[in-house]
Amino acid sequence: MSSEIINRPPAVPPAVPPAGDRLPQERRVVTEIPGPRSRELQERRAAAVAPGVSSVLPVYVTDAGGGVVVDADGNSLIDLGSGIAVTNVGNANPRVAERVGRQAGRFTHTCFMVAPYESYVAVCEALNRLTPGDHEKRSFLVNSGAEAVENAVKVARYATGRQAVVVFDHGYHGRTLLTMTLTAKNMPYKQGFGPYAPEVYRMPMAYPYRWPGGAEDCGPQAAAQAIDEITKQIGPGNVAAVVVEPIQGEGGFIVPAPGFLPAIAAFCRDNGILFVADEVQTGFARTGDLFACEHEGVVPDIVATAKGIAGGLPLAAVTGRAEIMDRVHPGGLGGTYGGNPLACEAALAVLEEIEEGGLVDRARAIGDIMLPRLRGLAGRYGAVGDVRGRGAMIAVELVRDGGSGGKEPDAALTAEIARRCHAAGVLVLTAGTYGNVLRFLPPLVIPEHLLREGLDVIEEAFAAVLEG
Ligand code: PLZ
Repeated sequence: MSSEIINRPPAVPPAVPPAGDRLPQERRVVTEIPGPRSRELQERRAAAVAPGVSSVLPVYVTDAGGGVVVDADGNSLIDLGSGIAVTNVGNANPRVAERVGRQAGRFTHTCFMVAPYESYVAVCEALNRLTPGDHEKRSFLVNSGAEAVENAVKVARYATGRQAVVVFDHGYHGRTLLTMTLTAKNMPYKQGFGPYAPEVYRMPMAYPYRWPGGAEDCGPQAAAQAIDEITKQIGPGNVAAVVVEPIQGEGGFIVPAPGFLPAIAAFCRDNGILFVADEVQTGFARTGDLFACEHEGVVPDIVATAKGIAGGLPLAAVTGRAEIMDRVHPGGLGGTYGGNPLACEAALAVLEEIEEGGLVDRARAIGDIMLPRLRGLAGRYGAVGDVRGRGAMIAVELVRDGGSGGKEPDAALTAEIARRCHAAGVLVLTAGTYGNVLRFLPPLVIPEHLLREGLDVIEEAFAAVLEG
């Protein structure tokens, strides 16, 4: 990572004390979870909010920061979710809060397409410099991960004059018509929402734990199979883009077997297909690299980013090779709120925090603490079929009968472990095509004692369920 992330005046000193001073960094369970106040709010919600939107854990949040989330009943939960990989720099990060607050007092919106401002340009400069590859790049800003992926496909189709888009088993790319189509899993994302967008083709993913030929040769075999199917079914000359998450998020933190991504990227290069990396969940130091593609030295043609980019303010970006991005006619891309000035200030603060807080290294340190503890669980319980991930993006896959080689997904066990963690004041998430993956995405600023306590609670939950 470059020593100077952004070409801007020196960092603004934090105006509010760090979360650790403001909010006790402790797990504190003072009521049932959810408690009476949260249950009351949940009732109000049921009458007002469309039930299609659900919540993992309906505790109503009043405060959050560092490694904790505090609810309306005064419970303080250890946060192992970061709002789905968003608050990498911590919730209400003081530098983010300060910069956003100052910007809110100056102007909150002009629309960059009407009258522009410097922070948008500075965010694009930073993305061009920090995303993988030292070729010339251009960026533009949108509001959500789905919007970023959808725009990446628009640009790829425009630049190549081709239509087909290739995605993978277990992939997740969003909930708009196109990105829902790109997403693999039917329930809950697609059921009843068709018809889907045309010209989307799905290929096998190099999922080491479930690859029929075994993990050993999974990378090259899966790549060969995908390339063969693309060649037979679509024709490489018709493919605009291959869209892939360098570690699959919602699909269950599937780390593609080594060699898979480089082989797909090489195939793309040889056939004029654009390699689009969906770094929405993996980006901004999460995996122990600034971007997950760096791990195998893969250089994408286009990168979609969101989530961790702006500490919780809605912002997302598309960054691509200048010669690709420069094709699109003026006015062909945009949107009312894309690159909102509050979100841009937040992003600039986030990039400073990542560098000055050494958050890439902290993500690695988090993985180094979590992986041995979770592998210990795999040694004790056959139900822990796989432990995987990189940096602060770690998961365990739970199966029935894992000890005797069975790999039948156990979603009920996963839900029960998550429920017990929640009841004990640890916010964990689940994922996976089969709903049988417990995933952990701690804020990169979580104090070490909280991370270790969170792991204690997880171990206790496994013991209580599996040892009776
Ligand atoms: N690409 C890789 O992980 C969002 C989805 C939560 P948006 N993942 C969380 C849910 O159930 O809606 C995601 C992602 C990857 C794209 C997206 C979409 O990002 O900001 O939610 O649109």
